[in-house]
Amino acid sequence: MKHTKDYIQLENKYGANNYKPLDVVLSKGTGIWLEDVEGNKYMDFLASYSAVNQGHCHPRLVEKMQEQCKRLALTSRAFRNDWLPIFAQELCEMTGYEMMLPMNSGAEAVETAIKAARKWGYYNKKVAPNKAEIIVCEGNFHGRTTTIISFSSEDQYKDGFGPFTPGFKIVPYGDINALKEAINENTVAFMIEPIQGESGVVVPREGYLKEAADLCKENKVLLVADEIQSGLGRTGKLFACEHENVTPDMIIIGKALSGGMYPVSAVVASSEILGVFNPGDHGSTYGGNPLACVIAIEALRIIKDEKLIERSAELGEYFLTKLKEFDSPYIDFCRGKGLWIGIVLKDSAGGARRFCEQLLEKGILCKETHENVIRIAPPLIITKEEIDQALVSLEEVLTK
Ligand code: IF1
Repeated sequence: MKHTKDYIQLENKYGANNYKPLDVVLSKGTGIWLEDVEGNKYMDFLASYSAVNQGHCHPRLVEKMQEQCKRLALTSRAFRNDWLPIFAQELCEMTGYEMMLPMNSGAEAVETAIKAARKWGYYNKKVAPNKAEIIVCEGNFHGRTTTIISFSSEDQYKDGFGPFTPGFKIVPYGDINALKEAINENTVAFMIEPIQGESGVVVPREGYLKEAADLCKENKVLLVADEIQSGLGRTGKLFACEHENVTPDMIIIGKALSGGMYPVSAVVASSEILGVFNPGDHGSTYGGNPLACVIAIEALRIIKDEKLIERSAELGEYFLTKLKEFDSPYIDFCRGKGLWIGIVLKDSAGGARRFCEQLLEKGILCKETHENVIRIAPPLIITKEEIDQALVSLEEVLTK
């Protein structure tokens, strides 16, 4: 039987070195619980970056997936299948949009939104050929493709990967005047994470999103919300934009759209916007396949049936309140919405990684982001008792 160190050695030898994971080799999961190859159990406080909002290996998802993969898994879009129409209808009805376009990874859906916004700009806003501009925010994370990293403000994500795609402008996150100044006749879209994930669960000041939405409307600029991580209940609303009663022109969805079972992403928008695509303009071999659709339909139904949005709102508030009561020499402050919390450490704390390593020893899996933020994002099915249990370990590690 192989042990943790054997798996690590093998992966280090044959796998590209583009990650620095914590040294735990996971092999089983149910709900919020994970088990490693040594039989140790852990509470998952990352939820695979919010892809497993429904919990690991949700029995309803497992059952639907097993049933469907015996029947039909992939047709390609050369032919129709009997599940894409149902998925399209349920996603549109749940989100309140007219149309959807299915893809697989988050980055592909972001690329889809960029292409839709540009084409919309040329055909509807009459932007001069090849002049379309999209405004994005400093500290953004929208994925890893060459176009998406072209507008990253993080040097490491770009270093060595140029030349880059032109047509993007970066403005400081939360700065409405900078946005106003950046908009011109060629601006087709403003793309934003309503709460920045990778940047450390950064919540913009109240009112910013609404002001940005109004500014976009006045200037015929599409507001594109990347809710890949913030959406589907994570922040205590279906979409984080709802906290400010903002309805974006386009929403990008991924991660929890499949409850972690399979890569499923989508863009939802009006028919004016997604209607710009003609046959042959865009697509993907796996996008909209029947297996993905069956899984996504069930993942969405679980969010409704198990009231995961409400749970996230209630338990998140409880969790954040408790964290704020910690008398810790290391914590600068805590922020977040719903079950999505960033514990921001003081510079003197010596970085978030060592706390994540200590938490791992205590059976809690979480991941630092940007050196000094511990990010907390458990599956939304977590119970109050489990949160209380985790708070004991968190307090031990953060106050001693
Ligand atoms: C990795 C971060 C989280 C995303 C938003 C698009 C995508 C993501 C808002 C792309 C992906 C991931 C990717 C993952 C780590 C992770 C992450 F720290 F890097 F930023 F979650 F916080 N928009 N986020 O958060 O979606 O193509 O990956 O499906 O290892 O790169 P994808």
